[in-house]
Amino acid sequence: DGAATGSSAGAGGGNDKIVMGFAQVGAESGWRTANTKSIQESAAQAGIELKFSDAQQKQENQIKAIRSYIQQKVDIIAFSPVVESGWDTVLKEAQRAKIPVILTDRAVDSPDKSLYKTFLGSDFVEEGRKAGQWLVDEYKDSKDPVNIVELQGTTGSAPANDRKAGFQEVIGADPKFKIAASQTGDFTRAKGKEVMEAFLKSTPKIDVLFAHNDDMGLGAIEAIEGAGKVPGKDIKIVTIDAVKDGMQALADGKINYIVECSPLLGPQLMDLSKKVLAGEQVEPRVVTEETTFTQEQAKQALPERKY
Ligand code: GZL
Repeated sequence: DGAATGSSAGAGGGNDKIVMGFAQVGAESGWRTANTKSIQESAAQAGIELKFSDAQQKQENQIKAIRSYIQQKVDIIAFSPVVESGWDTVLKEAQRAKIPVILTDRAVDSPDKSLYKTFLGSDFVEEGRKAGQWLVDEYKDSKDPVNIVELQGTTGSAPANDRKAGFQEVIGADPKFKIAASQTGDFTRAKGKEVMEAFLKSTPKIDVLFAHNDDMGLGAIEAIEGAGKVPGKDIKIVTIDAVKDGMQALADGKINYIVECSPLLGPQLMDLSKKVLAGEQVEPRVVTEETTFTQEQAKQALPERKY
């Protein structure tokens, strides 16, 4: 009946086992490590053969990986675009090869929505809004200016663009909130520490750090302590992810609030892939469930935290 697409023509060959090509961003953060683990474990559990590549956060490496999956005639391609732009050409190549594509974690800015079957991942604007709302609540009784420094994620990435926008949307309503400095820390601990050291030298009074992920926040904590200040007290810190190391710092009082961004996308990705290859319709956008954590909630959640 021609309903099934991909798997019969794919690299699965005679044993009709689905073959997935996954082009991962890199291994830049605790979140990414947990995300990779979720994808690898879920593929094994779903009986899907996984071809996996790590692009070391370089777009050209992800594009190379996608092209190699097309050459290998995999049944389906999934990836987390390191940046939002520059994907149309390679996605059109996949489309011409009749290999369906699923976006996970991060989005692309291609206007042509036919280039991928669905986008499974968090609402990063909402994550930024939640971080901003915590700040508004934390300083609701204060009239004095609140000086904020911001460690942005990878330049050009959907999480960096959207978290910044959501945060600004909420704090922008009150002129007492001032972003005194804002720079990318590339989602890594090392860069987060380096940029925070520069902020501490260049910005006379820092009340709050907003870091787009826990890892940059953890690097900043090292810089703050190195400058003889107390993280979580002298400088309040709000981050996004809620990976184990971030939750531990939250429980220890070095971070004040964390907005969760779940990396556990593997099970849904495998489920969506099977539906796509069976010719079923899937939702064009699947938003992941996630919450927020205070210091008290982190202490409760830590023992059974999976990542
Ligand atoms: C968000 C993901 C981001 C994490 C970072 O879904 O793309 O990339 O917030 C990771 O920790 O490096």
